[in-house]
Amino acid sequence: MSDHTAVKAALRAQHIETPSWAFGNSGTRFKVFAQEGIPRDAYEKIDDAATVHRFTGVAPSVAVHIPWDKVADYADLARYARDAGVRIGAVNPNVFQDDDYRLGSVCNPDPAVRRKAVDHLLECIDIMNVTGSRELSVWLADGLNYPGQDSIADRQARLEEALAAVYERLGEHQRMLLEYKFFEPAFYATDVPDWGTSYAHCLELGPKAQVLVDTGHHAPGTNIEFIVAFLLRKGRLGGFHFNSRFYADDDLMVGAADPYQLFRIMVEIVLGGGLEASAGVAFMLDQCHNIEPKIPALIRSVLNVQEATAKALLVDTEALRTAQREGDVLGANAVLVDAFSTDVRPLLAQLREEMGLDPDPVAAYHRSGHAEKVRAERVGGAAAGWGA
Ligand code: PSV
Ligand code: MN
Ligand code: MN
Repeated sequence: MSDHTAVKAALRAQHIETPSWAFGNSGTRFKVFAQEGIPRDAYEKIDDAATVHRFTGVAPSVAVHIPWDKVADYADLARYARDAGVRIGAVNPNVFQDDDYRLGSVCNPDPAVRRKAVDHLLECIDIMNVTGSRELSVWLADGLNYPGQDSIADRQARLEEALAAVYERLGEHQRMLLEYKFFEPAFYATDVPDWGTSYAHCLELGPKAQVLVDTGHHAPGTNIEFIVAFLLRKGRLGGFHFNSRFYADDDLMVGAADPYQLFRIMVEIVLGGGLEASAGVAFMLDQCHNIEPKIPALIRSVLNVQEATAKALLVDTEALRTAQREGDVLGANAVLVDAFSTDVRPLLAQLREEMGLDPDPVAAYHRSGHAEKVRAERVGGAAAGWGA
């Protein structure tokens, strides 16, 4: 086993960002199941994110989605977050829920709609300036349902122009993360369908534009760790939206469907130096908890990322490199499998105790009475915005 002090230091330093929208009611297009004790506004979502951080110790920031988290005073929201023990992380513009966006946002054939979308993206940078957020997390629902509906090439040109206008406004310590998704809501063609398209746009924009990998946004069988290794090597891996998928964009808890895939991704991160602060990889969750209680699900998700990272940190890199050099295919593979098969829960429990936390955050949360308390206090929780 590698040096546990170094492993624990790396685990302490890895921060996992929760998404504000995961605390709200959500569902599918068939049904949103309302739960009790759901936050009624952005402030209460921050309270819930702070609760996840209190029990895990490694989730000190929360991403917001605008206008789902619209407030009158963002400086006040940022102050509130700080007082609660967290900070506001990525700002996610929403250019997909207005009627105007039927044919797309920044790729829309109508210049007025494109202008409106760009204005909203710029407004989100204004919000970042107030909250101190460093990431503008851009996902576009733009695309086509039918062949011939619009010019694919013209839409790329519009996209380029809009992204350039937004990029221009980024401050020195801000960056744009461009998320890709191969389908949905458009079913024939998506304007940023894959990492290659996102990467090409980022290259053209400049160093402050990086690719965001949402683990749920790939076709079945896609080798996500390859994408991660490639982008990291090129300095263009901006971060993750972690979640699990059985089919496509299921937004289930990260590590629930395929913990081995999550491990393989984290191995590439560890080997490629992606845990170093200088790499700037943002580990964010993008999940919806439609039928399960949300705070324990988010705690579980944070722990799942931590477990995968711990296993990746336990990979005997020397043995791996030796086996690779010697062409020892089975030996090299066994090094990875050994690390994956290690039970890291005792190590993580020890780390938590050293951090002054309960070694079992999920059990501690259930014992805390928090769920009962908010159930009594909050009546009429807000929808996440998504699937509502
Ligand atoms: C789109 O499917 C997406 O992954 C984007 O990140 C959105 O911001 C988020 O989901 C909304 O849930
Ligand atoms: Mn996402
Ligand atoms: Mn998604």
